[in-house]
Amino acid sequence: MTRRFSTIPEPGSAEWENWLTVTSPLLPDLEELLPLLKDMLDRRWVTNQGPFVRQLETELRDRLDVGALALVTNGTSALELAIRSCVEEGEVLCTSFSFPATWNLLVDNPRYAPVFVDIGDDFNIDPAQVEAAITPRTRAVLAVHAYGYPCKHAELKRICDAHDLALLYDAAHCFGVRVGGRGIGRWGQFSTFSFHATKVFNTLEGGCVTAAEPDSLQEVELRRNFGFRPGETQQYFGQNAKMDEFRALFGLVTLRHMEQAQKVRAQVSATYLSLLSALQLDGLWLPKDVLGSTEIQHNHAYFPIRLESEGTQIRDRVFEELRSRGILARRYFSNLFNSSPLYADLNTWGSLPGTRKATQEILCLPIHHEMTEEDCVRVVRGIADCYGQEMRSE
Ligand code: T4K
Repeated sequence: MTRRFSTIPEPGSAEWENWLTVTSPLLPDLEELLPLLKDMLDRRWVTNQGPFVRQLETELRDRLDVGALALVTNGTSALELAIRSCVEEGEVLCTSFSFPATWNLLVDNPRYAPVFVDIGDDFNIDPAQVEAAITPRTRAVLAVHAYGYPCKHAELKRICDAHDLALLYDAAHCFGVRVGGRGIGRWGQFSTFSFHATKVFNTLEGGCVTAAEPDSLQEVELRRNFGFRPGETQQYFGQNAKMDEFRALFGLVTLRHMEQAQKVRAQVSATYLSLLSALQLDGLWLPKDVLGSTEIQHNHAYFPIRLESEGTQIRDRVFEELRSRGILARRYFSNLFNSSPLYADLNTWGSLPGTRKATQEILCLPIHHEMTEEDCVRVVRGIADCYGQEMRSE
């Protein structure tokens, strides 16, 4: 007999423990944190590019396989610093199949104008449509690797080089993703990562800007500290985007657990793929290409599925059914853009059929480092029941 759940409980309550959420933060044990916390307190140096921040920058540079890396307070600041440091003004081509952090600065800052371009079947900006959207006012392309699935970099680079455009990547979902053995954060002028609690690697809140070449982040580094050059006058209009020592030491400890956490995530992906493929449901899209690719080393940050239909009916039915079973899947990035009056003037929904369809059909299933095979079976059974299909193992 399937247990039914009603209202979503308070996080941390006893009842919350029975819910399966889309993600769960990777957290270190208190005992592991204490010696580093004591170091920080003894040192009485708690922010402004302290030793833990510098150590984490070095460790992450190696782990992400990039030439330069600057830690910042969150992925949103990372984006703002990257854009401000390489695009003076003008039109920036991007997608609306993302989180508002991607385009907020472009909409809100009069220097910039976002031009929304459609996505392809891979959820990412479509290079052919990028080329078609270029005007004399275009200055940059800001491409999102949605779910950590790599954009078509070679084509985007060719187009940007030919038109003298900056190429930036929102790599918020990409911690640890490699293509052809190299870190994805090497692509474009700059890439930006998020280390929010909901991400594969987290510092509670946090993020970074990366680049391929060493010493190529000097402007970003100054802008994250109000634009000050130490000991000299202010050089840029900056912001306060500095990471503090507590979050850096938290990150250093969390990094020790990444490999094990990634193994569990990969296992969850494999279990979902096998159980869902066995259902042989008409109109169910699974991320087989990325997960089966030998070229892409993926991080299993998300497990998106598409439930093909006219409109949102099937996806929403599955979403509600899972919710009634205590499973909180998420419709990332469902309709964030088109549901807000803030974007009324920019509403290009009609001219972005790929974006609209993905928005209506997408569902991200729970995936994290604490999940078991039993959890995956629970999710897939909910989906199978929606379609009136029996699971093979039953
Ligand atoms: N670019 C892209 C493409 C992005 O997706 C994002 C952020 C950014 C840029 C900006 O990066 P940041 O400035 O955030 O570093 C989340 C995150 O807040 C956001 O970081 C993320 N993307 C976005 C896709 O998702 P919500 O509203 O879905 O989070 P929330 O609070 O509903 O949490 C989801 C689940 O995670 C909960 O049901 C349970 C679990 N959880 C969450 C938190 C915060 C926990 O177990 N513990 C926690 O502390 O936004």
